[in-house]
Amino acid sequence: MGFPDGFVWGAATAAYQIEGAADQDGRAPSIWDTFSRTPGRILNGDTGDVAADHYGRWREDLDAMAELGLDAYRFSISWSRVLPDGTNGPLNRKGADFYSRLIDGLLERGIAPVATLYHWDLPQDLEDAGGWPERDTASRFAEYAERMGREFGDRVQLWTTLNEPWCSAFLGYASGVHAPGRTDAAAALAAAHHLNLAHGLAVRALRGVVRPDARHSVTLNLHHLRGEAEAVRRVDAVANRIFLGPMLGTGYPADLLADTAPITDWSFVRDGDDEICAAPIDVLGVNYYQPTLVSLGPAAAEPGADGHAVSEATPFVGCEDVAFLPQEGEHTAMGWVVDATGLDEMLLRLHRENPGLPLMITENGAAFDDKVDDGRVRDDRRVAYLRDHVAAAKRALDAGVDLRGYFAWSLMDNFEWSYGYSRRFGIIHIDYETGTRTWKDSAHWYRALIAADGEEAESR
Ligand code: IFM
Repeated sequence: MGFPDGFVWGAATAAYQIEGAADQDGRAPSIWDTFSRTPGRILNGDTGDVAADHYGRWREDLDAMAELGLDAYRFSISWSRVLPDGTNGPLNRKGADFYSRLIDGLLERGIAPVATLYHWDLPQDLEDAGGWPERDTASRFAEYAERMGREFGDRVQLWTTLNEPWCSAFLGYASGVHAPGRTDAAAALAAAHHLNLAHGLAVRALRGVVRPDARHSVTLNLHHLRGEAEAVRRVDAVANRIFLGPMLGTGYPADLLADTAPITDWSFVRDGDDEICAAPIDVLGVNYYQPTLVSLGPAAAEPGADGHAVSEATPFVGCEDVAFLPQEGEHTAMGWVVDATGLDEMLLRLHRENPGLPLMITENGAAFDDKVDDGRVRDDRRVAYLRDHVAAAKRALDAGVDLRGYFAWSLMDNFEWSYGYSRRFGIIHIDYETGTRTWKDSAHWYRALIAADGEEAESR
């Protein structure tokens, strides 16, 4: 397909979704431990207590990454594994050593570590102190970032502050389908601001302590919106521009402040915050799964049509008059429509609005009901999904987008949040009874694609 030299092919995971070892070696509970252990919160009562046991099987997983030929591996650090109560207290050496060994193991295999500091697992003690709606949490995050920078900053080449802060703020505090499960629209908007602030403070803190050639990023799950213009504008404000504005230096959009005025007066934003939130980044991470179709109308949507578990409270605060519409076409096991054209359209928009900002697809993938059959997983639909989205990435490159890499979500099956283990996104299958790893056909396909620098090749 002719991808540029240096284009990064990777795979991604997140700590709570794969590690397990929830109570091992001094790790303290995060909001996801509390949430998943609360009856009724997670499908089938699943928890991340054991997950894919990556904490125990990390060597085997690194070997698989090397075998796949990955250029980079995107993982997250469990905050409460390294700083159990979330504050700047003593480091949990055993927890930090786990990530140190992981990073060394990656480098030994020629794989670049891409470390995400926060993939949703706030230490429970910090939630007990008020969580993201409290400004203090952003300061605690900056301290944690600096500690991680001092520990691993000699070896990590790309740092990501936050993964999908929209989910942390709005699924966590507005619709409550994610931890900590609160339903308070005003608290969710305050959380969004404190996540923006945390991001900026962390970039500043990291730059002070890590190797000078390290790069800094954040990953957003931007919603690629289609449909009626006013509905698109409203959702774009509270799902996309609420993060893009502050982080990229144009501040909170006036229409967002107007739309949400009945909910909050935004007095949690203080003088000087704009400058902190806009700490310069080197690359913007983009997670893409599907486009979103909206219109003005009664908010009652098809169950799950917005791509998230159903709750009485909407995560799209200030958009109570927007309907999320079902979309025609093939759907994944999440009920998400398969449409790769949204990916290049979104990348082009970002490029147009932020010329000169390098982009990276930090997650893309699909859940299907995979079964091991005689030692093989024939996941043709995932292969087709990945192929179509890699082609969309190439279209964006050809149109002039400065796109630096593509990370498949996910390296392995894992704990899919409120859906537990019922949804499988991995290119490597996990047998949760035995921990056995089995390469799906998509893993063979991805290995062949990477070996051929993005050209389609025979995979088995
Ligand atoms: O599993 C999640 C991941 O943690 C964040 N991005 C979306 C994925 C699929 O839902």
